[in-house]
Amino acid sequence: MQARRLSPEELNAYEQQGYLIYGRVLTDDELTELRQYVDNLIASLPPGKRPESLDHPHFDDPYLMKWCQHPRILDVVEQIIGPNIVLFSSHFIAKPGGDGLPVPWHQDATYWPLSPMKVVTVWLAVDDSDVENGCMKVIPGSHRWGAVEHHEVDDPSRYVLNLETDVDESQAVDIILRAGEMSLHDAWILHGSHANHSPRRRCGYTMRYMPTEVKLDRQKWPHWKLWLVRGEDREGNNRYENV
Ligand SMILES: O=C(O)CCC(=O)C(=O)O
Repeated sequence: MQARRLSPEELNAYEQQGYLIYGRVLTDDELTELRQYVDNLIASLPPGKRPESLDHPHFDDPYLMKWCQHPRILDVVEQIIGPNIVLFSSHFIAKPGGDGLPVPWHQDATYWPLSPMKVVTVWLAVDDSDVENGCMKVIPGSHRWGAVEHHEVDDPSRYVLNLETDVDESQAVDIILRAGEMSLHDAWILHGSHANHSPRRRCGYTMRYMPTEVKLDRQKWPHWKLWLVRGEDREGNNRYENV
C-alpha cells in the first residue's frame, strides 16, 4: 500500500476549508497492531486516569515513533507542509463507550507557543468514529477567522480540554471515519466533539506536525520534546531529540 497523492482539488480544499478527509492509510495488519497496543494501554491505566487524556504518549514509549514516523502518513503530511517535518505532539483521545467525555469547541493554536503557527494534525481513527460515538466536528473555513476568544469550561473534569469557545453548530461538519482512516486539520480550525453515549469506544490518535521553520518558545515550554521525523533542519530554530 502506498500513500495516495493528494489531488490539486484536495490540496485546495485543505487550504480553503482547513481540513481534509484522506481515507484509508493503515493496512488491516497495522490497524490490528495499533488497536492491540491501545487496548493494552487503556487496560493498564492507573485508577482515575481517563483514556481521553493520554497526551504526548510518545514521550514515554519509543514504540509509538513507529506510528508518528509512519512513511505513508508522512508522505501525506509532506504534501501539505513540505519536506522538513517535525513531530510536535501526539495524543490518544479514547472516549469509552457510555461515558466518553466531550472535547469542547476550540482552536488548537490557542494552546501552543509556536511561531509561525503552521501545524497540521493527523487524526488517525483507531476505532470507527461516527456521530453516535462522538466523532470530531469542524467548522469549515474557520481557520481563516484568526484567533477567537476562549473561556474556561465550567467543570474541567467533565471535558477533555479546559478552554472552549462558542460556535454555531449548525455550520459544523462531522468527520466520520472508519478505523484505519485519517483526516487532517489546520491549527486554527474550530473543532470539538460530543460525549460518547454509544456502547462503542471512539479512539483517535492525533499526531501533529510542523515544518522546521516553526519555532517553539522554550521560555514557555522548556522541556517539550520535538523530533525531526523527515528531511533536514535548515533553520536551527529548535532543539530536537534525534539530531
Ligand atoms: O478527538 C476529538 O474529538 C478532538 C480532537 C482534537 O481536539 C484535536 O485533534 O485537536
